[in-house]
Amino acid sequence: MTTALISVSDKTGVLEFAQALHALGVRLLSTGGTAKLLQGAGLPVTEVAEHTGFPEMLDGRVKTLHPKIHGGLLARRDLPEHVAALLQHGIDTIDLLVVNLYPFEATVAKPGCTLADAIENIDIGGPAMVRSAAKNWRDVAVLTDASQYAGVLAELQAGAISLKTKFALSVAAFNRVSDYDGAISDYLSAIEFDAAGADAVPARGLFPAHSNGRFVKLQDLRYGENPHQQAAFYRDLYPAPGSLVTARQLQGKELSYNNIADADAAWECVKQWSTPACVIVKHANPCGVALGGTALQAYQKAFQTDPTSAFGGIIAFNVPVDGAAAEALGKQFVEVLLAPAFTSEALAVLQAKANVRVLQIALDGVQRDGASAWARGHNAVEVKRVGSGLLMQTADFHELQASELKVVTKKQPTPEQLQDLLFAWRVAQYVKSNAIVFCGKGMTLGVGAGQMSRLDSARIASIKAEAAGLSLQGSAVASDAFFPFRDGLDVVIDHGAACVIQPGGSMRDAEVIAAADERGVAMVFSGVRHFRH
Ligand code: 93A
Repeated sequence: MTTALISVSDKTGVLEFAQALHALGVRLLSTGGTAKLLQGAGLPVTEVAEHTGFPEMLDGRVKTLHPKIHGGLLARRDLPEHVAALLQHGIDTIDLLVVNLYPFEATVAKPGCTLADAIENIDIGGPAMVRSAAKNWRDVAVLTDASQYAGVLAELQAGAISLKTKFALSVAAFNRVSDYDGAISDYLSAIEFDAAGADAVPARGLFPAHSNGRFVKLQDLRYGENPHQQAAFYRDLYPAPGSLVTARQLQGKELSYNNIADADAAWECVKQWSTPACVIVKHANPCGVALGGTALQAYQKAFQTDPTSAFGGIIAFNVPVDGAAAEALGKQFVEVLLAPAFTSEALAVLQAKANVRVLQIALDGVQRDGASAWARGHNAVEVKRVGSGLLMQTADFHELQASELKVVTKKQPTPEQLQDLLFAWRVAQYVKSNAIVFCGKGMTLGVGAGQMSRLDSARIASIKAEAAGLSLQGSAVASDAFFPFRDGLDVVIDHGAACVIQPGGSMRDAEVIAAADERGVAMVFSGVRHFRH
């Protein structure tokens, strides 16, 4: 007769599953709390304590850690010596294990969780059984999540659980235990130990002494940045709301590595605004960003910045795309389109462009202006690989307030100029360094990106604006880091800039401020730098 051992903290769906097992003639073994639930529903259940002849003890810390349990899980049914040992010691085989673990992750996520709470929620016996069963996967099926109940039941009802399924269950079980141990290791490694001890809420640093990257594969990619590179796309075990990995692809070709990287850049940038905004990205840089009364207006303005680069661009909106916006977009070549929603008219228009990859991402309120809400939708920590090492940093989500600005010139910016300066500053954060961004009336006019000298970025931004037929007279300019000399500032003023925002902090600030005064422009210091590489 088949025997199942059921021991679960999260009891979702377990009663129905146990009832179905019972109906198939499966004998049920169970631990205290789970046994009570099943017995309460009238199921015949043998408690593990009765089965082993050994009581649960030490506040439940020792429940299933017994040779009668682990022998029954680990014995190979195909080895006569194993079968003989079971007989000799009066151990029954256990063929099905249903375990989910003490809720460690949920416990430490609660504010005010003490070290003692966390430690008490480290499951020992559960993972031990899961590992025993998963190691012996040919003979034992191991279920570690309620989502697996239905599939396994269907196979049992049809006769038996296939080897393929048992192997998949074993892999899932080891992954679960690895994630679980990773969460414990991350939590404990980040604690700055203090003699206040177990009953204190421990101080935890952002960067644990030992780091466990825990990711789940979303898909293999056809290739990486270039066709000779292999690639795959993973998501965080617990993704942030409103992040790219939560996207649903509504139509279009398969996403490529570069599509994903550029879509992320566009999405992270457009999320900054709560009024309708459009961001067009090419090669990881915004080549057009604009605000508008509607999605259509925002797009039309963003497109004007650099129609040449916008060809084959990745286009993101922070508001629903309607039929009018979709019609306008349809006139250009689009690689990827992202928005929190699409009207049915927009989807009908887009269907005619079957190749366009359309991604829908719920914003979940993360785009509201203001650092705390905005930060929720970001990666808390950014990671970059360097030769066999890893650089980690908190994400760059400083939200500059107008009150933090310091006017350093004789000329004060007008309220309208201040608006443009703050807009330009937000865009510059998403432009690769050295970044120089000309803006006016809520749109980018010229973007200079990724140059090794600030002077060249200033020149390129001006050239691009002129190539697009846009006037820079009276424009606002943002520079992601300070001007080391006055030359870069002179270039943007020569082309029409009337006001400038930059961090300040150069040893030649005095020279740069004097140049601004001499040429009659307003300049503000943000006091914050936004390098992006
Ligand atoms: O405290 S434990 O680490 N010691 C054990 O021997 C043990 N055996 C099962 N935790 C143990 N479990 C866990 O108890 C299971 O992983 C499951 O999460 C929980 C189910 O307990 P109950 O059936 O009493 O609600």
